[in-house]
Amino acid sequence: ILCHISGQDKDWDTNIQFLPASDNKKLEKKKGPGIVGAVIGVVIFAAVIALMTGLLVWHFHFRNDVRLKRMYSGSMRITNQGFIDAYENSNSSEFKALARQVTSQLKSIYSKSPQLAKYYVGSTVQAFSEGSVISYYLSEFDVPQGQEASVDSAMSSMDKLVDKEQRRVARPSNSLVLEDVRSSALDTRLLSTPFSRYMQFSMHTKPNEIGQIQSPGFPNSAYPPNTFIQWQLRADPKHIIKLDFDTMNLEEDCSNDFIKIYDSLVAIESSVMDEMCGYHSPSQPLTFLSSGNVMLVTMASDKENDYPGFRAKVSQVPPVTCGGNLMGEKGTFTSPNFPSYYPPRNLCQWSIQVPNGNAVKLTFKTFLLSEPGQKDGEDCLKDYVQVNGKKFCGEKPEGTVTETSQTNTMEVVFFSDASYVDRGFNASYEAINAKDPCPKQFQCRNQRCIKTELQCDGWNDCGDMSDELDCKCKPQDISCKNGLCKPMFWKCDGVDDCGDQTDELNCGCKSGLVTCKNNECVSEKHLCDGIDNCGDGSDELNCGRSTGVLCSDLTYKCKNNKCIDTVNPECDGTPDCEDGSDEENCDCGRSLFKTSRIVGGENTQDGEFPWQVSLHVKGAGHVCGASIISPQWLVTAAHCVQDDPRTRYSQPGTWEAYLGLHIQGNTAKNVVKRNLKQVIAHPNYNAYTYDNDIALMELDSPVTYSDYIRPICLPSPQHDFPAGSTVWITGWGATREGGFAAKVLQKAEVRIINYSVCNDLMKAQLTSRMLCAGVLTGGVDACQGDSGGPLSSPSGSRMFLAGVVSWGDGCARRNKPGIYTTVTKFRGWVKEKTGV
Ligand code: 4AZ
Repeated sequence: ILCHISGQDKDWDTNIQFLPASDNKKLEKKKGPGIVGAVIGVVIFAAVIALMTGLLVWHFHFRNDVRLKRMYSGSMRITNQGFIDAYENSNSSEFKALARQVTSQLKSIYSKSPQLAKYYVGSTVQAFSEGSVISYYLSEFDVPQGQEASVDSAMSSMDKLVDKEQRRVARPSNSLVLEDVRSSALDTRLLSTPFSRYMQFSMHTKPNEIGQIQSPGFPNSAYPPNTFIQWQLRADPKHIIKLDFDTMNLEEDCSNDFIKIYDSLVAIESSVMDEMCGYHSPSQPLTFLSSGNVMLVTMASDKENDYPGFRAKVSQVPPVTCGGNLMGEKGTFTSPNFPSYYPPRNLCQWSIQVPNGNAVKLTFKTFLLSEPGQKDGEDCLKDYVQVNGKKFCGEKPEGTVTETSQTNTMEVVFFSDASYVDRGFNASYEAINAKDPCPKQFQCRNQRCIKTELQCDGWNDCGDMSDELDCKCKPQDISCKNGLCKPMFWKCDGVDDCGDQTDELNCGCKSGLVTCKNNECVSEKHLCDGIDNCGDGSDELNCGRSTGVLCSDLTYKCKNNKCIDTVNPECDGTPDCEDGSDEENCDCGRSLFKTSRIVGGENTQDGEFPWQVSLHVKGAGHVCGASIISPQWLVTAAHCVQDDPRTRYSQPGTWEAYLGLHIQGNTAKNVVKRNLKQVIAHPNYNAYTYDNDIALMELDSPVTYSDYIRPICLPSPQHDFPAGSTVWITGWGATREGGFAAKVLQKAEVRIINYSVCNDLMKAQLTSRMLCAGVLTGGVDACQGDSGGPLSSPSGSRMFLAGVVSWGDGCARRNKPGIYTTVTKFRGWVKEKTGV
């Protein structure tokens, strides 16, 4: 039913008939005057070519009838008919008879609209369902290019056309009485993708029985490419459909493969409940409820991919009931089907009443009412919650929506419209003393109550910052210019914690003086004067001298053993060394994607960190991360390869390395699995202090680089990763302390933290071979399972391996950054062992 652009091809064929080859042959066969014949031949040939060119120009520039097929899906209620079982079977004569009536009436409706009549091709009825009878159909139009919008707009006012048609006096007496007309253009992806296969399944659920639908091949093989499938689901009248996914694992990009769920029997976009792709963790419930007794699930796939697909249980349940009277001191209530998706077209109303003399305080723990086309918190014209007449919608962080009533009653309304559903809310109410809503606590502007000691402590505990405004800072705190107070140990850590840089001012030396790397202060006049005034040479760096510089810990040593004063000259695209050696071996640190700057852990794109490796213990799955540094060598953490009584982690035979991996368990075609030949832990690794936490792994055979498998750049021993600079952590480790490992490779943006600030925070447990990175406010960090993986530092257009994930005090805690092995300290050792 869904196919590609039409019309154009036929016209093209007619023009091609002018191709002149056969004419030439006829001319040759005639015995005639040699040269004259040839000249005539050439002239005719030229004329034909000119004619053809003219026709082509005319065709593409002046003919305006390149037509596009446009499909609309629709549904309407036929109120003067009753549903009979035979309507469920599209082969029955009853179905066919009613379908004929529907299509003829549609034709008559479209004929009343000048925009539609011209281009209308035909309609097919897809299904009928109860109530009186609802008809679902597809209508096809052949629309000249550029006219799509006018046809779309005419279709969007179809309901008015129908009304007009219904009011006609001379209506045939046996015509259908129609109402509730809905129609919309089909998802454009369905028309632009040339599917090679279409499949359709129908299921009518039975009471107390659970059916099942799944993608073809599940669970034994990947779902087929270039396929469009739809499942039409029905329940008995006065029941709704419950669709419960136990597996959902599709390609990540919804523009390629996707599942859509409709509250209808045809794909009407105004009835779409949700669109899904990628992976959904089975630990979170994923169930959908319809509003009536029908539901449609569609799935589209494009080119070959190696993803398992989905499986879902289908059952019929009574319609949801919600709302009611809530009494007492406190209680909780949720949106229907919470924590899974609420049904569309739903309205619930709760009346809360607490004992006389009190007020009601309502707090939403979870609040998820997002919907495409509705900005968070604005207008709330689609799905919303209404409390005391005030509407809320969108997605709100935990506990940030709170409302308090003036009296001892409160009215709460929940409304979901016809399209897009979400997980809804979980709310609790309590009786409070209206005069003192936060007894012995601080009341935030958003009406939350927090412990008094959390006020002015530098942390945004209220969620709206109101606990950190108008503060008198304690002597041990930094007083930011903007009125905020921040803990003193955030001073001079390289991060703008105040938001106005106050905490990063006066960190070095007085004005007129510059701060050396060793924190000494020297006069600005001494910069680049050829004398080492700092004592560590840092006043003589970046002076543009490419020869004759005395070598120090801070200068870059070229291959010819001469030193240059440029900071981080490797692979920056400019040869700084006389011998150009700083630009050698630079096929590293680049990926298909530019990494976007978003704070907080989130899914990577496939191929965004192509040096990331997943180290599996054979038969046990992912254990640690690693980084590719050459076709045959990986860098990981020494603590990942220490034997314990059960597993010989130090042995190459224990491990298998997955390169080019994006989703655990999804060995797509970009993934390369390798056994190991060698594991070399650093000889000075200390299992108590985690000092020298670095190891090398040699693959049993080299890999070929691809878009998904590439090395990261190794920094020179002098490479500078300054405090405050942005770096990226990546891995499949736990997404919260003590939590589960991630399925999709995660990334998070963190910053390098000043060494002495960090050493204080970590109770002086750092050695000079460790560096700190994180977000001191907490919430972003590496965690268990990320160990051994890269700390990737952007420099120019490349990423350098700044660190190896090593250890930390828990994960993502306040003031507890992640600790990483400093790779620059091991550059010589890596070279010695691997030659890289
Ligand atoms: C671990 O157990 C681990 N927060 C890795 C990194 C961190 C903590 C623990 C840093 O592998």
